[in-house]
Amino acid sequence: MKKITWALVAAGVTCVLAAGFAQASTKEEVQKRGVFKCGVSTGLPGFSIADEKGAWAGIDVDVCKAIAAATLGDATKIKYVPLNAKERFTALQSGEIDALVRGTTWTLTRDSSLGLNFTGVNYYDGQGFMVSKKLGVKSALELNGAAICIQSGTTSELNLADYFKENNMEYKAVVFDTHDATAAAFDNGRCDVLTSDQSQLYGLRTHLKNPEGAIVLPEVISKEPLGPVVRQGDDAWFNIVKWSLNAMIEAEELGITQANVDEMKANSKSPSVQRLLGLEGIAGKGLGLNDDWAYQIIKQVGNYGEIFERNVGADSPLKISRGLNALWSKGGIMYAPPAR
Ligand SMILES: N[C@@H](CCC(=O)N[C@@H](CS)C(=O)NCC(=O)O)C(=O)O
Repeated sequence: MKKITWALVAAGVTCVLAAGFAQASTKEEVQKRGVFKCGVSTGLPGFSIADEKGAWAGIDVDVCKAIAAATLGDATKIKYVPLNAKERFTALQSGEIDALVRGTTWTLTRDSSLGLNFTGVNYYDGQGFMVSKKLGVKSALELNGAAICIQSGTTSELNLADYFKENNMEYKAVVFDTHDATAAAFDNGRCDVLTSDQSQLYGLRTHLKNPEGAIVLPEVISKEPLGPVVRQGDDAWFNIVKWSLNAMIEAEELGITQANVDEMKANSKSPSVQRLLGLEGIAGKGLGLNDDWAYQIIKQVGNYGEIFERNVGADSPLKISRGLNALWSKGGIMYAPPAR
């Protein structure tokens, strides 16, 4: 018995060590492979969803593309790995994916005890409730005793418990593993309420059999800063993923768009623009990338404002306003450290 236990421990240690070495060079691995493996959702409108032809789109997908553009010079060199909430962290820990960009909330526990690091925030969200109009409620505080559809392995599950406890209310959780199953259950009347990140509720409502039959309640019960995640212990890769997003935010602030990036590169006299586009300063040296890494992101994917509007904002069916996700200089909290 003891012998077996020791053998298992030894095997465990070997695995940990092997994983540790593999982690030390995700950038090299991605470049050698020529493909970046990005963990996304199983299908979440506006964030990561595949069309009939298998082409992925969304604000998370565009972050995947930015990372591929920076690292490989080609935003199309990506293998998308769809993951539900429960699978996502194991997939990253085990090396099945190189980064996770999947509507994932940055929390203390996830950032510290899972061996993972959050690299920033690409969408500031908060948890909300969608209810069937039949219930006749106007506030979440009227939901005592409700049956609530929810996805397992999410912060939504934890916040829901806190909110009901704090307000001395009870509920019956109806739990599912995927977004589709959760949404279908609400649509089929298996629960009176669906709770998730608020960004999802409006999109989801448009897909119901009868969108008019549901409303989104005004309460936002949590902070859900959603961002890309990498494994701990690989600082070079952590920096690349972090700055791939920062470059898009900085580009928006500098007024560099997908359409004008070539013109800006040729003619702009702004030192900040020249630095971000790799003509001046540290360029790609600090990240170990080509000097045009940020240029490639903007040229192939766009700036942050562009990816927001295209996927979840005015130019999308979701029509979400910028709100917290506006630049810090425009009343929001989107802020990138200086690219210098
Ligand atoms: N942001 C929360 C919730 C994330 C989450 O999984 N939300 C559901 C919304 S219903 C989802 O994205 N499902 C898509 C899927 O499982 O593929 C978290 O990080 O725990």
